Amino acid sequence: MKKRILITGATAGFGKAIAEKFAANQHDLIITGRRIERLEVLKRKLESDHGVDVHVLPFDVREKEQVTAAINSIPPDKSPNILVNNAGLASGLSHIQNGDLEDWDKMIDTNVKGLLYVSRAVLPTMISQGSGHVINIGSTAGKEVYENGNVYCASKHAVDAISKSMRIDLLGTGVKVTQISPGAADTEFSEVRFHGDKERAKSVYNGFEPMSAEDIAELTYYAANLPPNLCINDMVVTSLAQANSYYVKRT
Ligand code: NDP
Ligand code: 8X3
Repeated sequence: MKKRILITGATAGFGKAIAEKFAANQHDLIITGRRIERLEVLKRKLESDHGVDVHVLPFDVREKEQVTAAINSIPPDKSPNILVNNAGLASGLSHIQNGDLEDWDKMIDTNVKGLLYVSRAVLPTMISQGSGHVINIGSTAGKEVYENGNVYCASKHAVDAISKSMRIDLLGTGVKVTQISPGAADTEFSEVRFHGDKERAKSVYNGFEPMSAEDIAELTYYAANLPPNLCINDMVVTSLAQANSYYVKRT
């Protein structure tokens, strides 16, 4: 069955790959993010390559009025069957006593409050339809904490808690809740974490093969296409070179 998928943060990395994967399988999309030009380019490409309908909805997930207005502007015939809460970031990597308060605000506002604002706006329609699927992108950082990861890890532990809570609160509504918790994957993530320092970002993946954005898209697509009575609650995924947040086998 053709579905409509709303993906937050579809301008890069996982979100863009998820958009490509669902479009290639003939599903319609609502793509969101702050970089409008990238969204427009992606819309044109996916519509012309796959003949699907792609609705562009730019907003900053941290701005609750923007989020609510954007979601409320979705025409009823385009309301999403699947929400992928993917927009997120790490900003900085330092001991807590040296942390930058702006970095902290960015991570908490985006990864926690943004996910909540979008979910709060989308869920009532899914519930009224008696079906839907929320897929939250957590992290291995939401399972264990690591040195210097403090606030990023806290924000992803919050995603873990929110995912579990959502599943309880939505019992009986027909809405599924899945969390996907990836380890290291090569996207713009590290470049954002290191405030644009490309060399430092590249060094994160020295000596091992991380996952790709396409790997996460594959898993998201799998989780979204199970029979109606089945729900993957949580999927912790790493490349073969990584065991958890601490252990990575480098050459
Ligand atoms: P990228 O930096 O490649 O992509 C992040 C996406 O999030 C972009 O599309 C960006 O869009 C969007 N975004 C960031 N801030 C906002 C905002 N305020 N409002 C709207 N959109 C926003 O990173 P990834 O693809 O790697 O990250 C996606 C998710 O996966 C994040 O939640 C991240 O924490 C998580 N993750 C990443 C891992 C990795 O190793 N890469 C591992 C585990 C989890 P724009 O800037 O255009 O707004
Ligand atoms: C991103 C993976 O290891 O940087 O969530 O926390 S890690």
